[in-house]
Amino acid sequence: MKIKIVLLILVLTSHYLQAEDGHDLWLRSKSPVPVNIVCKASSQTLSIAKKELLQGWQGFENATVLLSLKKDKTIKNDGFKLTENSIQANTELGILYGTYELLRRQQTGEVIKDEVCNPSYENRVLNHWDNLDGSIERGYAGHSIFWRKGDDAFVVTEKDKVLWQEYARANASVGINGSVLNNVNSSPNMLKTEILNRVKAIADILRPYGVKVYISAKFSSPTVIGGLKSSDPLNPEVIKWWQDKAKEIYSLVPDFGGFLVKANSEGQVGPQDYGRTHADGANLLADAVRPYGGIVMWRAFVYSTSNEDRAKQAYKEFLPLDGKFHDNVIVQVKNGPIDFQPREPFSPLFGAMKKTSIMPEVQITQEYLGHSIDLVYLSTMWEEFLKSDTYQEGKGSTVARCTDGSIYPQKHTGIAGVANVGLDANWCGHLFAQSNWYAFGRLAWNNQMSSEKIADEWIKLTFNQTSTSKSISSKDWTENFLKQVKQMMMDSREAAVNYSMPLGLHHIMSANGHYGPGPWWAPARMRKDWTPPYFHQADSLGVGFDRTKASSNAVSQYHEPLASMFNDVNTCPDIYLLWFHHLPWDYKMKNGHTLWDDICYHYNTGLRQVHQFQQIWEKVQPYVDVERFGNVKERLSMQINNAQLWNDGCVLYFQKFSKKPIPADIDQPVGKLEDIINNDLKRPTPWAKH
Ligand code: GCV
Repeated sequence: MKIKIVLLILVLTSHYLQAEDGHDLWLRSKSPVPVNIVCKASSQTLSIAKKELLQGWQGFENATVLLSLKKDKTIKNDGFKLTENSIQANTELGILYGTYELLRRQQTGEVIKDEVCNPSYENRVLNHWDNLDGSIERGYAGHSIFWRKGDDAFVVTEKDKVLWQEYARANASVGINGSVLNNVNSSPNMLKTEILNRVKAIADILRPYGVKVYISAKFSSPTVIGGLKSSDPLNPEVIKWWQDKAKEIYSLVPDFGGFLVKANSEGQVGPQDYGRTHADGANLLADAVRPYGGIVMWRAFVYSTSNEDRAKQAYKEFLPLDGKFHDNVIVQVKNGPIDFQPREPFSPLFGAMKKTSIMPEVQITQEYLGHSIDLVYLSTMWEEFLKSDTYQEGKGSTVARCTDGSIYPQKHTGIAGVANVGLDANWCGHLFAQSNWYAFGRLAWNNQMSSEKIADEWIKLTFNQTSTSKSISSKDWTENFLKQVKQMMMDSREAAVNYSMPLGLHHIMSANGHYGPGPWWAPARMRKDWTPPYFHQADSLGVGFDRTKASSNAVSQYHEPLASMFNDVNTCPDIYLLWFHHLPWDYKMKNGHTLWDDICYHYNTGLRQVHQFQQIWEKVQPYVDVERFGNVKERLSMQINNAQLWNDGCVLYFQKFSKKPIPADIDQPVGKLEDIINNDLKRPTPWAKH
């Protein structure tokens, strides 16, 4: 009997020891090789660097590694100079970033040559859309790691501290140096003292890792919590209120990063409510944080009251304000002119605002790309965006170069990513969603990196050869795991575009949670530019939004040769075809298909691609531990349902207008349009519990 109990305990503990919930992200512990660290200076940040090296060294045994804080003109900001056995930097943070880079190269087998690595952007910031009650707007991985409701809402527990430290470490390991702690749809309570005390507690944990905290500020706070009659940015009482608030915040958090603001957008009050401009509003807050070195990130995601094409609104609002923002304001612009769709052309504001600091905002959380259910590696989308040529200062004026200070003398540079992190054990819900957090950091550090290299690194760091008990040769692992999984990641965003919004279609998702199709959704009293029919414009003649010179003329917001290229249906790239053109169903595509057939083929291709991902994942089972294999397998089967629903819903819905048969050589829809529409509004999002 005793033996049986001992055996049972052994089985249970060994299972427990092997349990792999994904919490360790890309930072898995290694059996370290002994190493000596030489560093004359000391600080909390440097201690972290030393600890990381001691815990993770994979270089020569008993090597001596020199960490030196020495000024060097070739090293910018928190950049560093690397050799096999030394890291030199201007700042302590530079040493920490160099440490992570050195360890990463050792672990991924990348050659370590003498090299200077400087960050592309000064501010590499996560935007958390976390609410003070712990819920997360567009969050799909559990509740907030920062906020909760209940009796212990303001108690800082040991568990909180451990989690915040792990979070800070993950960010620092990829170079992220800022965190906006709350939703842009901000609660005014965020600026109350009891909350600011918690902000201080978070900042104290994040600081040694170089992650500054920021707050999303509600523009109407002086009225809502300050008791003032107005929040007019030019009112002296309002100016004083913000100055006093900034003073209070900096007394708690001396290195507070500053404010992020969503104003005059989706119901948020802003300067326009007082007859003032976005520049007046941004400058008010910028002046309040200026004495302490803070910045204001002012969002360009705005809605105008006119009926102007939605895609044109931000440009029309902000371009006339170029040069009017104070120099500690950065205007934060979403990658595309609409709203984080699976594919958009870049926002025409990039490169066009030449006298204003501009920072791109991308969405890491997968609001329109399958939540944390669908496997979609977003780096390829961001790479496409960053490499887009705006032509604003001649050929080669890419979005990356227009925003990182290479072309315009921006006082500040930055890039923001809407975070996908929550309390789920693996942080991001889907194991592969971790790769998007990782990729954001890597691209923010180096906006020229290729998505393929980033995927390669992430796979090697996340699934090492020891992630199963079986002994697998390196060649086997590379051929049958690394290459297969990398290809799946590289294809995954295009697959999502294919099965949801191909050929430039956009904003045709289900209104219920933005997961699945909803091209039919158009309640009578809803703002037209919130409804899918406004965006796809399908009718008996054809489909697509006409943004040519003959119609909304959004093409004119782009610099030549783009304006003419997008305007002419013969030169407009297929990927943006229905973004810029309304075309007949039997329009002849470059590949010889009719437009209608090509739409059907794209949806079907997307569906088939997800089936392929499922097959790939089944094949790699021997290379992955049980838990993480299961996490992905479960979600891939949901993704297939989603792709099928998109295929059936969109093809059948558009067929009502095209009145044409679905090509016979592809899979025919399995659902009925009526049922799909009826289920749509009733359909809870699969993660409704969040
Ligand atoms: C935080 C979209 C999202 C909103 C989000 C908004 C924004 O509209 O659906 O949830 O609000 O963008 O970026 O402000």
